[in-house]
Amino acid sequence: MIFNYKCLKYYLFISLISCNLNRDQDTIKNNQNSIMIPAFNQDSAYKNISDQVNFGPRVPGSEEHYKCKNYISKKLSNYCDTLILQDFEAVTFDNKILNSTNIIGSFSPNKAKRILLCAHWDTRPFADQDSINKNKPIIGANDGASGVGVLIEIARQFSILKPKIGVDIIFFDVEDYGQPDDSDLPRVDNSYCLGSQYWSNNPHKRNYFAKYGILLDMVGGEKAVFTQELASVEFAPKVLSKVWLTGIQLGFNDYFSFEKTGLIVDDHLYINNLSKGRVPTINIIEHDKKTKSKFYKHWHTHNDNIENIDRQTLKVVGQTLLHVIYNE
Ligand code: AHN
Ligand code: ZN
Repeated sequence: MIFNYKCLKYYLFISLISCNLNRDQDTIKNNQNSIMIPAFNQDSAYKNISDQVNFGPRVPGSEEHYKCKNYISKKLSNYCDTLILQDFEAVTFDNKILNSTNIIGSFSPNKAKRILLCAHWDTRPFADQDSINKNKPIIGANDGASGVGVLIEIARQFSILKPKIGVDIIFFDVEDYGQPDDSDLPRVDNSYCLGSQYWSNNPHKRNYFAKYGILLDMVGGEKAVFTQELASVEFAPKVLSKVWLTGIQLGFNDYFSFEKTGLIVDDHLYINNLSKGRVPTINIIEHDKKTKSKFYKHWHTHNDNIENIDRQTLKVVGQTLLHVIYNE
């Protein structure tokens, strides 16, 4: 690469940091190699979030959901090598049949060594954790748009500087149509995460395999703390350590906590269970010890809006992921 001032502006030259990052992994290689790692742009990620929020709630089956699908597909296709729209019919706990789509962008699709990055793109049709307007859909700035916003910015960085490994970015649909706790209908198991369940049973490529997967869920809250969630610990302990240590090396100690916390039913659980070890996947999800649910304080309420999205949290998650990926 020709090194000019413009390049300097856009990349962090991190030979020093990468030595530190990889000290206990591969000292010799990293003493010789100096790698370029792009600087994650939190303003760009934030804009990706506000664009989604501006469509309104993205409830599966709605016009807003359809428009947002086109928006995300267009953005991702600008950056990736191949885009697959995986359409399927989801049957919800209240017996609706919804036309749904997992959006899949691949970088270097033919490389065998690859990783999976994912988030859900739909938003919840109710605000069952709110005290008012419980039956109205939430705007889902954090719960829905944040993970997508960070990953679209990461995709943009990949289009400028290709990582060595292959990457698949999957935006799962119908994650958040799960049965509310106070629902009068008979209990339905596995009512959340319908898109990731579909994909895990029907991967976009036969015998799909990835070294590991990283799920982002609610990664935009101010001063978010990411703890080590049980399914991530059980299924993908090495991945979890690598990501957390990378975050700490970058100085994000306030965000990455080594505290172990309870199992969360989320897309990573289905990827881990149904892919039978083909894609050991962790979940980066805010844990708030002050709330009853232990989720983000505005979780499934109408306050999950753009005002409560914090650019620094987006930076922490995005920069950590870029460091992990470009070190592969
Ligand atoms: C449940 O509420 C069962 N799991 C959390 C998964 C989730 C919902 N993530 C975002 N919204
Ligand atoms: Zn949710």
